[in-house]
Amino acid sequence: MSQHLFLSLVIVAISPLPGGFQHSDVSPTQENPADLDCGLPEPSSRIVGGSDVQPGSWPWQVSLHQGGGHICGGSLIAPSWVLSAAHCFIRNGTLEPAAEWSVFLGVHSHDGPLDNIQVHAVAAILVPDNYSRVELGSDLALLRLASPARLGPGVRPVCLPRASHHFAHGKTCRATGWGDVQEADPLPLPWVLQEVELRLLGEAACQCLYSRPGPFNLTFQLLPGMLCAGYPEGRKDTCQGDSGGPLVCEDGGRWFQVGITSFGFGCGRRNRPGVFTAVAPFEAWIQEQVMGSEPGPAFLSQAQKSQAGPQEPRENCTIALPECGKAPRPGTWPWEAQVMVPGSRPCHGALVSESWVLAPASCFLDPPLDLEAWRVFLPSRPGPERVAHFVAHENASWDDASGLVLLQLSAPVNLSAAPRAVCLPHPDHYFLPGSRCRLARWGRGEPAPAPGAQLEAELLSGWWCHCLYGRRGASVPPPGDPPHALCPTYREEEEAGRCWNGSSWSLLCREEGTWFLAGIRDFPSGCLRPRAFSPLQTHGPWISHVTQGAYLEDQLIWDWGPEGDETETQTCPPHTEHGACGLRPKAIAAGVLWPWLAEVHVTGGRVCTGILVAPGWVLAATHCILRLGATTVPYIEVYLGRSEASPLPQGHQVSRLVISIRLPRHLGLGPPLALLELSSRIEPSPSALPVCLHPGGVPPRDSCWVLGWKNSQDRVPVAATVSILTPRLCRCLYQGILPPGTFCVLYAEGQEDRCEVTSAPPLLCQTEGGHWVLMGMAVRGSRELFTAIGPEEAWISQTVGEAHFLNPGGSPYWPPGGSDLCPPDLAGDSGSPKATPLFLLLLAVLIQG
Ligand code: 4AZ
Repeated sequence: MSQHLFLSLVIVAISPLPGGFQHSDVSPTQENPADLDCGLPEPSSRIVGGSDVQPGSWPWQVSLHQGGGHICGGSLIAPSWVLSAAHCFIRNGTLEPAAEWSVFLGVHSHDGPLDNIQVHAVAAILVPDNYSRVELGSDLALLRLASPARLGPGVRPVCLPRASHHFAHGKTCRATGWGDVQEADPLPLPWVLQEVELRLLGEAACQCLYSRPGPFNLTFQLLPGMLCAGYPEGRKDTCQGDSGGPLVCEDGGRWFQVGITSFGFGCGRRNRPGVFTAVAPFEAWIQEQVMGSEPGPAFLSQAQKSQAGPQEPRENCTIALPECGKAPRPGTWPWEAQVMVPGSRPCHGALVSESWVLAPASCFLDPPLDLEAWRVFLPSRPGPERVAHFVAHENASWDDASGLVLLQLSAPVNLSAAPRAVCLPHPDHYFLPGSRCRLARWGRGEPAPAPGAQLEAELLSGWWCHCLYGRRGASVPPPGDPPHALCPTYREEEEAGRCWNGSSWSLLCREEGTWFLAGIRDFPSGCLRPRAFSPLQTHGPWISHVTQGAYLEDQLIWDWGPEGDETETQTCPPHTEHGACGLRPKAIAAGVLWPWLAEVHVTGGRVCTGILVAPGWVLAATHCILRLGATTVPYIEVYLGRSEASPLPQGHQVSRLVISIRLPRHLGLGPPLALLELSSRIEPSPSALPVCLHPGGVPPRDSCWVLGWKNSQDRVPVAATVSILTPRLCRCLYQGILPPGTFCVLYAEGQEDRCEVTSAPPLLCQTEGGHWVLMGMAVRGSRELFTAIGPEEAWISQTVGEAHFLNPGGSPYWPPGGSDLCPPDLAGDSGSPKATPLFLLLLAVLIQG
């Protein structure tokens, strides 16, 4: 952290000077308590959203060092006493040794005048007995210096308020420190002390803000002895490294320390003001600790003119709403910025603050030389803006399509209804599955191909998005971890099926009416669906570091649903070389339970079961599709995306025409399987995803299902549990009638009538990896016999190109099952065996054996 560097630089800077900055050995000041002049800064004269202080303006500010670096702030309250926060000195429940700490006085910056700097050892650290954790209050500490400070210009004590001293809410006070300038963004060199104006918030107003669920759904109970300062809208605050430092308010011409920087939820966040230890209530404790010390701290009485409590205006509970991301009409984005660079097409970016526009680096082919000629067009502005600075993401090379750049406008613009900044997500933002999103132009994006409604999209769950694109067995990032990709799925699948080649888009997602720039996709995406967007939240810290004022907003909706409760790590089933297949999580938003199950509507009203085996291909049983004696090729339509209970909203269903029927040549006249070529591809989504294909050999032992419809009228999908019989048992049962490449199944008790057979239902198994594989399609008129797809692998792979045949796992052969003789009573001489209870029992025993 920068604090560490801070000390090193201070030491480097002061070491050549003759001996003046060693632990001070000067004798105590001659001033007596009555003379101790407090709270008066030199006449000459971070904190989030603050500014550099003038040297000498806050002469009581101290920097507390441990292990060679700045850790916390503090304030000089008497020549031998420094006030700070307890939490700075307690690690794992124990107070750290005083000898490890040094107190730096009179520091302004690394560059500042050094002649006032004093470094003192610490003789004792005192913390209230009842201090345990910051959130429980009493977060204060007193440090007794080993030698008293020499008071003079740049080193003076602050005044302390009496217990009765009242500071009116709404009063503007100052906090000072060398802490981070944003969350996780250290104060840059040369570490000039920062100050920020903060307003005192009354207890009711602060509690009202902290009672609203905020980041991670957290709320907080303000306790006696705490006070809040800041603003409902955030943006100005103390931050890490400021702790222990003073919050001072002026009263009667002197500065009183009203608070000690203690904690907060993040820094500068909306509705999360900084929490301070109130100093006045601890008068007695402080007096007790410093008793006998001469001179002691100056507790001064409240100046007469100060308002008393009852005259204060009543505070109302003002919750701040986001200042970013409001769009009156989706599609007309008030943050849309068009960057015009001479000699090239306009580049679309987004306004992220008063002064900064975010855009893809790919718009700007070369490092810019002449920013003078650049112009930025923003909505509702009378003319174009000029560009003052160009900052590229550290990782962006000039041809790196995912790179970002920030353009600083030469003058800030007033933010109102338009232009307005878009909200940016914090790194831990979790866009809920099902969030409503839209695409917006980004980079050299083409205009939308049709009316705005087509750009409406819904976010897929992390599981789907990650597993569709993720690697084999990859683990899915839990909610709150930055996702690798965001995948929106389109509701108007049909029209949007047209390709937007050469387009690049950003993904805007809405939470409670506020739009976030959630992701960017900066390369031609062709027709691939779902489009995966690179999440912007990983770039939030960089954007906020450069702009010092971009609108990073907390998540506004906190229902993490079942996915959020999932504690075990989720992993993706293995992929084939063509991507994901056979994914079917337990619960999905869209409600499509069997995303590969297709309805194949054939001329004449017949409906057959089909299975999506690749984005452009459906497999079906030939006998269902082509009726004997038919002389014309039928007109066939395929529908996918039906849910189990009821048809989904229109948007989730997709349909395609069949443009050709392919049959394997080698099987002569009656091939059992047919491949249907679709008029256009159906890209993977939770409502339409190809199944994996079984390459032959031993099928998975358990979890096999015949998947069909309860009846062929309403076509509600149903599944019947079955076991696949060994070839030997199958031959015994179906002696004489078993076509080659056929296998047979045994239904679990009571399951055999679940699906009707005229639609030729498929047989699927779930593998140990969790994904679903197609084993075969029903033989005409049979419930128990299925044509295996394994033997057709070569034909299917050649025809389809992207068929998801799994690698043969385990043994390609059934284990030898004893003798070749059939068990007694099973070697029927007729066709279908009788399923008597005795027969089923015997089979069950044989299968398990
Ligand atoms: C800290 O970690 C800290 N925004 C101090 C103050 C605040 C947050 C964190 C208040 O020292």
